[in-house]
Amino acid sequence: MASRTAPSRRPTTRRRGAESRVQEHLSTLLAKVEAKNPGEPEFHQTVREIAESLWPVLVQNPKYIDNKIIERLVEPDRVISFGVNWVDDHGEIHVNRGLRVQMSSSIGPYKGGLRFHPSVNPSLCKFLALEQTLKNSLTTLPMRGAKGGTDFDPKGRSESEIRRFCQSFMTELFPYIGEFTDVPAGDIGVGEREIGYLFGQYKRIAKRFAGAITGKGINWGDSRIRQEATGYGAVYFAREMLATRGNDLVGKTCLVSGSGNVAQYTVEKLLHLGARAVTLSDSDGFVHDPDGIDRDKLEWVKRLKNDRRGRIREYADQFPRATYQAASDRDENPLWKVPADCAFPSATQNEVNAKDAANLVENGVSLVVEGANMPTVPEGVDRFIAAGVLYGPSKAANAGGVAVSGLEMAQDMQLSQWTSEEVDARLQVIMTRIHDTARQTAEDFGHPGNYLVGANIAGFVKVADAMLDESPI
Ligand code: NDP
Ligand code: 2IT
Repeated sequence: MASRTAPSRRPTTRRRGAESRVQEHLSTLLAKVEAKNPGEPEFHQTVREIAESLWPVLVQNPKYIDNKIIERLVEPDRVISFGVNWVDDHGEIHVNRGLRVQMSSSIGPYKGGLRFHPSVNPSLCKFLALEQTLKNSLTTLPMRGAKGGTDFDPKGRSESEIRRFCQSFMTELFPYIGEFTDVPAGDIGVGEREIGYLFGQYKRIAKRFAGAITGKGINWGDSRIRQEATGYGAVYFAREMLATRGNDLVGKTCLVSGSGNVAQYTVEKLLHLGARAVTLSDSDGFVHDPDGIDRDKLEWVKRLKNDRRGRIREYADQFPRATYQAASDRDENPLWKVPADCAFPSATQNEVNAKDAANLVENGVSLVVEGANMPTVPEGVDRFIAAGVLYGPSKAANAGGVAVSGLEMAQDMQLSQWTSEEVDARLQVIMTRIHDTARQTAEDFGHPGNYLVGANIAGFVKVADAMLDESPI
């Protein structure tokens, strides 16, 4: 198995023995995962990425191999699949599939978002749940990893169809969640509106208030700053990375993809910190605004996307200096060729392919921070790291969302609501700590500047040690 963290220096005999054991262990593990989870490319991709990063920690700590910790980690505790039947506005019955993957590991209740998108399948949910496990570990808050969703497509559905779907979805999911068992939240296609319908149905069945979902409305149990947290957190992470090179965000031109929750609040925090975003996208195409997306334009985008549920192409009609380019089947996304200093992929997985990554490097982009989960293909990540680009991997850089979800759970338990200033201050502390931990861990294990290796090792070690403490077998 070729590894991004396999050592290059000449090893001693004893070390050579340890290394060949790691090599064999990881090769066997990956073969097993692929055989046991056929046709699940995203899940294979994330297992491979994590396993390859863990090489140095496994060489030093054979206990993780002896106790088959990685194998236990990548086998979900539970994969719950359920039918969701609902009736559209014309009386037609529809059948969708709901999924919830509760991943293995210890530390607190399961925690992770729900995605409503036609592409949702076991591979996506397992990849996201595994990523979530290490991400939650990095926050240092007591949360295990989970992810779920459905292949229901909310696009073009009426309010009442969305409501009926959410109610039916929750009726089926209800037995498996709760404030001490599993606490869902939003993700693609699930924002405050959907969380409202899901939580309303949860309470209708439970006959009690419990913080069994996060991302709730501000008047009915939300933590302040939860809606903002993922985007704000990603920008705080970028600020910390730039500071290691004596640099900051002031005056930087930034590429942002997506135009949903994460993208919107990434653009907002970039503005607060003196940078300017010049792009936004959706699955139809992207807009480029050379003047930058200022506060007024951003408010317009929020209304377009969150209230009117419109398409990003309308931006170019509203602001004529902006241009719109429709998505095509080309082997590169022209969004990543727009001249800029920094890039924040904030739409979906594998949206930056190897060619896009090469274009970004050629373009002179010096920082890539991932708001979306696993938006860059592995060859792209390797290219960033080889080129010395500051690369902030998703499980570290976008952890602000789930971190503030954790703070929402704490507030729900206390039946209290902290101020925006307090939550934002805590978010900044958490993002700085994640940054420092990932950076220091990478350095400690011989890969200075490689935040992917640092985040994977730091996230893994905490979960692995908890697994060993709770039960070696
Ligand atoms: P939203 O549903 O609010 O927005 C998603 C955006 O991405 C939309 O603009 C959507 O466009 C676009 N998009 C989705 N799928 C595709 C695709 N296949 N190709 C191109 N564009 C696409 O979701 P979020 O902003 O919440 O999530 C964005 C990313 O951030 C996801 O990877 C999610 O897992 C991750 N994330 C979210 C967190 C949160 O707190 N919400 C926390 C951490 C990570 P369209 O309308 O055309 O579908
Ligand atoms: O990917 C993610 O971290 C999320 N969608 C947020 C999860 C959460 O529970 O807040």
